[in-house]
Amino acid sequence: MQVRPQVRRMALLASTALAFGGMVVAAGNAGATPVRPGGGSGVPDSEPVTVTLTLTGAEEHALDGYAAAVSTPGNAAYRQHLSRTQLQERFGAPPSRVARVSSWARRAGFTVQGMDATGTRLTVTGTARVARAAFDVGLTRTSKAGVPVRVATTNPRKPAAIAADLQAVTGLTQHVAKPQVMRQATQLPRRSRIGAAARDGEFCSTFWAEWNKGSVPQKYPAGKQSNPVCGYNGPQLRALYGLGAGDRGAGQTVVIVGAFNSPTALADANATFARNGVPPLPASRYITKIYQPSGGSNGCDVAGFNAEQALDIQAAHTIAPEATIVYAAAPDCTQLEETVARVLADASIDTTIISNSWLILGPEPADTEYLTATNRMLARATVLGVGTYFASGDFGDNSGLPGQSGPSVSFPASSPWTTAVGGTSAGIGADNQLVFQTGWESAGNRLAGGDWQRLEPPFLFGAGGGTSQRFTKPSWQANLPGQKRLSPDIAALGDPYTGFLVGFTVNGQFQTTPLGGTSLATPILAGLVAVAQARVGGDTTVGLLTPVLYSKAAAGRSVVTDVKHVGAGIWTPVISAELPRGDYLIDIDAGVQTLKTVPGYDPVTGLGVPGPAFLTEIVS
Ligand SMILES: [Ca+2]
Repeated sequence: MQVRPQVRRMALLASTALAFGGMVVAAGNAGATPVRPGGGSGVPDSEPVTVTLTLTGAEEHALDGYAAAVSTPGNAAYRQHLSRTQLQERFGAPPSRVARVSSWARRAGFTVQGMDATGTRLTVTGTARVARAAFDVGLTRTSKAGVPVRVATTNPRKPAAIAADLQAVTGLTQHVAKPQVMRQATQLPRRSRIGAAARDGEFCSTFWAEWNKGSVPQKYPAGKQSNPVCGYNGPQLRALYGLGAGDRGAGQTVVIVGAFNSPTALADANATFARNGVPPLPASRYITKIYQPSGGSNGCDVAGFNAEQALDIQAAHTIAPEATIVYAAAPDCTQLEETVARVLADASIDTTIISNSWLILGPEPADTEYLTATNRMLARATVLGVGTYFASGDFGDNSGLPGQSGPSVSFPASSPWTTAVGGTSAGIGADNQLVFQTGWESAGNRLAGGDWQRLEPPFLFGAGGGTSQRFTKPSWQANLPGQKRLSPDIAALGDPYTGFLVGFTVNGQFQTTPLGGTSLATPILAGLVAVAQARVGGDTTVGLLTPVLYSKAAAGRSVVTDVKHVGAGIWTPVISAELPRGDYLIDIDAGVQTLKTVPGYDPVTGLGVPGPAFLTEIVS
């Protein structure tokens, strides 16, 4: 009975977070908190439960090897991606296995809904009572990131007769996905005067250092301190990635997986494009896929997902304006990986690129069933020639998140079968030239006693990265230290203070505002891959990008440009919801956590940003 007030409070914080930026997001999203500690299970016997049984494929033992082979330049099987039918024949579960598991599921009291088109994921439905008995598991109700979720108290026990048939049992425990969109902490009109001195100029800069409040101490050399960027427009963003007039992604499809569906998404996008120097997105090239209708917010951050949808569509279209955009909407924030699976099985979409600006907040989940099921799915995507791109996170090394004491990386970006996208800050000058580019790891200062004093804690927000605790290092990271998977792999623009101007509707009111986060970096990269694939045309698809990136970077090709530390700062009058209005300075790439931007691979930007030869090398 205490569920509702807590959910409401957390939802409120979550939407405040969107309005006021990083620190509040972190404060508003606690880890798992029992809603009814010591109380009943909170999951009635009659509660409907949908379980996904990930079955063992006919040649499951060869799946990882084949996925690596088709992705690795020089391998005889390079780019020998399989069709869905071929995937099903080779790596799908054999009919006898499907029949055995289906028969067991029916005897256990489940209804068998069917097998997906990859031949691996068998969906069954039943009640909590049936699920508890079938898998000898307790089910309890908990709150994660403010969302009430069902959690299995132990790993589900697989009955001996079918244990070898099952890779993973998922759906008993629900995991909450968070959009990684970030907004500046203040929303002043662009033309606001911000100081008595004429030299202080206007609140925000339409290009880097157009305005720089001169009456506050200058911590950085001339040209390296600026007022916040008003939000880069289309030509500025395209210039940052060296796109030419002909780089438009024609004939390609970028699939964006999010949650919920804003009915104004297309109109909002076109209203923004009209003022942002970007050609319109015709309705014929914007497709929404809703595999399951939404049953309501369920405590999820709907406003955040709606902003995410706007950001993803508008960033991907700006980079690849002639590509088709497919927005696949999960019904709530606990079914995004299921929606990726639906996309992979959907023959009506020409899926080669899936952009995922979401993650499971905090460290990689301990739920090995969930990790295995998602990882097996992403390996199958790789075999299909589908490149998946995941945001690395917006909370740096995660150590500042409530309940966390040490650094961690986030999932699914930490899967070896995806490309993890980190974030940068970038100054773009008056002529669209690059003034600087560095890693996005921001710290805050307050003006006190005539000088800048670091806030405590100093960390504001920044790209996620570091060492996986769950996954060993894929072969393409062999030259990097350690034995575990490192995240991210590559980076693109992420800092909301040097963010991208995005328009969306909130409570019936259209607004434009600069947005960032690795949520921005991810659709930028997805759009660039679409442009690259369009350059060569035909059926060439990149698939899993990472082996290509690491091998070409090692060979000295300019497929990536290394990102190094650059000192630069941004003045702002508001830095969080908790602190009064005043004079604040954001140190870009402050490195106040464990993540530092250094020469060579680093855990903020990975190998770096797409380089001069990115568009040609990844498809050559
Ligand atoms: Ca670097």
